[in-house]
Amino acid sequence: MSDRGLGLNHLSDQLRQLQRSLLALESSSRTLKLAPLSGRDWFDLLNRKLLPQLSEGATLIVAVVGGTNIGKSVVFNHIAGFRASASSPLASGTKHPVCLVPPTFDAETHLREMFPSFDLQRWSTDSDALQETNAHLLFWRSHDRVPANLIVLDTPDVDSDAPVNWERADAIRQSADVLVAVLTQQKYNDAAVKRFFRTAATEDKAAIVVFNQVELPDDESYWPVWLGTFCEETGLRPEYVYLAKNDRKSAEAITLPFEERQWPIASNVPQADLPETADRIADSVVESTPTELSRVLSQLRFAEIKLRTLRGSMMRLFDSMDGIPSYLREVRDRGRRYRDAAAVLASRGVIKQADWPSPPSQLLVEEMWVWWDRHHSRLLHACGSMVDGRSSPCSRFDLGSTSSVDRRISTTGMVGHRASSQTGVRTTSNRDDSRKRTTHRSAGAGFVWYVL
Ligand SMILES: Nc1nc2c(ncn2[C@@H]2O[C@H](COP(=O)(O)OP(=O)(O)OP(=O)(O)O)[C@@H](O)[C@H]2O)c(=O)[nH]1
Ligand SMILES: [Mg+2]
Repeated sequence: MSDRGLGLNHLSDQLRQLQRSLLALESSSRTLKLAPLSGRDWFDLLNRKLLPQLSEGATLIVAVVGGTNIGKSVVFNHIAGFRASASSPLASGTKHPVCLVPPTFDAETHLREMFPSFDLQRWSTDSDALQETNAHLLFWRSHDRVPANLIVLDTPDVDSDAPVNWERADAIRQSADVLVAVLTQQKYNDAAVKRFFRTAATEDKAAIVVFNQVELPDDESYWPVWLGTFCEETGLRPEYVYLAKNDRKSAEAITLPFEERQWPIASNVPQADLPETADRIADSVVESTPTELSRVLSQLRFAEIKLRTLRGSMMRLFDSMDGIPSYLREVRDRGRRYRDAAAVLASRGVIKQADWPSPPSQLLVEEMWVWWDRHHSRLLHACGSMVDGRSSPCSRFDLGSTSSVDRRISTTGMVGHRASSQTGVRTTSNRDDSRKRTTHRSAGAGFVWYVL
């Protein structure tokens, strides 16, 4: 194995360890109720891009992506050379990715590793991907027109009112190396479309732009402005740019011509300057004969692009604002907030306890007498034994009535007594004092038992 291969394997081991640690952290910090790791772009890149593809000789993944109903399936079919994915005049027709692999490709094994969030299905017709199901399906078939070490996919849209489509398109984008970005005059400035490609740019995906449904020669002056805006706002830098003219018949017959254009032709082409720039734009025509997209794909610099997109995903993983460091900050900050909140609650609890009003003394005294009624005979027996050593002392005590707080202790014995907070706790063996004490037993906060 080459040095590069060894390096990638070592990196792969470390990333696997990192993944385990992150999952352990997520599990142990579950009470913090943070958003799950799965669904965060950097974590999905770790699972869907880095771990499956960090091995030497990995396959280049090309995905046709873009807004709804702009001709993605048509472009995909032109790459395939046959109607592999149904095109339809209705928006968000393609619901699941369709994947073409080279004949020698061990699809069952590799596709499962490459697209872990999809349920693999063997392709049977071009309409497979139109079916509406909650399951994330990926239809695949081999095709001899697909170059070795490359797979190509059609994807659902990134902007229709079916969020499940975006979810599937996002998952394919994360795994992909090369995006065939299909744009039109209507969609190049759409917010959702730009958001999708902005993320792709942060992941350093290689891009081939196909400007579809262009009116030639009229739009020759305008497409650079549209594309300039798109690139400026997304950060994407296309490797190649092709124009496909607006021709529905050819689109359906898979005979659309794709004309290559040089890009960039000018960093900024102000709208007002368009007539003057027409000559320069004419210079941007690279080839007068249409290009075969599948040939373009076969000429891509596979190893270079693969390394570039793996590095792009690594950068996303360790991005201080939106990668692992930001997740760790989130855990730490939420943990601190929980800890501070717990401290505040605990201190309020203490204050609350301290503020509790004293229970009415009468209640306490009543309680005391209830207790006394239950236990007095046993206690008096014990007490009598202590006083004169007799085994049956009960006859020596006259407790009077025990049903009222005003009951009096008429003889020496045990009495529950509430001591006045003003007078403090006093003890005495004097019978008269014990009477006196029973008169202020409801006045204070403390409570003591006397043995008189
Ligand atoms: N007039 C014209 N129609 C086109 C062209 N390209 C595609 N179409 C038509 O536009 C419609 C949509 O094309 P699709 O390829 O299904 O578009 P899509 O982007 O895959 O659409 P979704 O999968 O629904 O997001 C189809 O009826 C195509 O025939 C073109 O260049 N010119
Ligand atoms: Mg489609």
